[in-house]
Amino acid sequence: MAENAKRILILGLGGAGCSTIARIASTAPDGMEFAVMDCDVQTLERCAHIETRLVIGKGITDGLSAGGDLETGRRCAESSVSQIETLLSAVDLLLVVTGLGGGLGSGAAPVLARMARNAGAHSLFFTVLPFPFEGSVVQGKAHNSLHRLRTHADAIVQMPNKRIQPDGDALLTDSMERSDRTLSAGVVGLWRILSHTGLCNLDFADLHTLLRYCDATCRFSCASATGEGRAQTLIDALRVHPLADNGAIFENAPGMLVGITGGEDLTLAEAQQIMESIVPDNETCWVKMGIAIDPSFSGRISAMVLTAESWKEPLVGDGRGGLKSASGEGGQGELPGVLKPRSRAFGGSERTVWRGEDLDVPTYLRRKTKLPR
Ligand SMILES: Nc1nc2c(ncn2[C@@H]2O[C@H](COP(=O)(O)OP(=O)(O)OP(=O)(O)O)[C@@H](O)[C@H]2O)c(=O)[nH]1
Ligand SMILES: [Mg+2]
Repeated sequence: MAENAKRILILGLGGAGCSTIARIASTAPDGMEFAVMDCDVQTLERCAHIETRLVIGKGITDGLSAGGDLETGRRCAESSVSQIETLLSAVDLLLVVTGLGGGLGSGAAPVLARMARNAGAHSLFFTVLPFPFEGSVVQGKAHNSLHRLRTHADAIVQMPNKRIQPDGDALLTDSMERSDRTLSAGVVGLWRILSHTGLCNLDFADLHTLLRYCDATCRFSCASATGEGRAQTLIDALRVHPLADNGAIFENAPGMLVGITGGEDLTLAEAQQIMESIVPDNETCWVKMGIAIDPSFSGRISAMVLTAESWKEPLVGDGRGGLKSASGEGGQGELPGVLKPRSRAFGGSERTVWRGEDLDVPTYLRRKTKLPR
């Protein structure tokens, strides 16, 4: 890893998350770093090929699942704070895959997001939402968890299981597998565009900008294509992706990252055709593009597009080639990295400093916590 490379940890949380990560890890490109976490020992046993497996809440469920109880899931995570802190140390970006609607994933995800923020890591959650037939109680738990997650996570990608429309009499396991494959492709695609140095780089700072300004929810689309007319095939596939709403996610996006990967045979015309079809024809969409040449892609091109669903507020140029929010105010997403020490906080009274922290500064500012929307 290059000296200034950012560390990306890909974590599976709960049953659905662990099964997706187990699938990704068995065919992953070199260099991806994985971990799985559950209170259910049996789930972790199915992930034997993943080096880092964390059993949380041992004293609470005794190695069993959280039994669909969100509060138990939350307590499992809270009881394993030091294990999780160790896992998150020196991580720059945490990509979490989890299913919401059960107990462990729904309860532990918000705790994990909070801990990632406190550890100074960005977090992006790829969440699977339950099928409607699982009932309103399960849907309610997923909704509740999403609501809490928005408080601390930088961004959340929602992937309702129902988006993967099974053909006629497809087996339930097959449609779940399709859902897992869709998520896996998104996780690998995002990792690839952040990890490959390319002709035209997309890097961590670009993702940071998207996460800082997006209003918590993101979508993605990704596809690969080969053969004659492969650029058009790729564009069509990006539009019919289960999360792309026939291209509406591109047309309406206020911001997007586009990563294109191809072999030595990738042409300028192909890159241009893809960009012109994906990027909305307006001046308000913030777009960052990266192109990477990977010799193993000979004959194949692939693209990953991560879009913000909405922006906290419109962005304008800062006159130095950067961006700032239109109001000119920081907003919660732009909390200062280092709080400036002040000699007298309130009208000449002495600062209240405890263990090196200035208690006159509100806790949410000191801890860089996003308040609930
Ligand atoms: N796509 C997909 N979705 C799944 C899978 N397993 C479960 N789900 C979905 O994810 C939701 C949460 O289920 P789990 O991940 O098994 O629950 P958990 O977080 O382990 O919670 P507990 O088992 O109660 O501790 C379910 O309601 C399903 O909609 C899977 O293998 N693939
Ligand atoms: Mg489970």
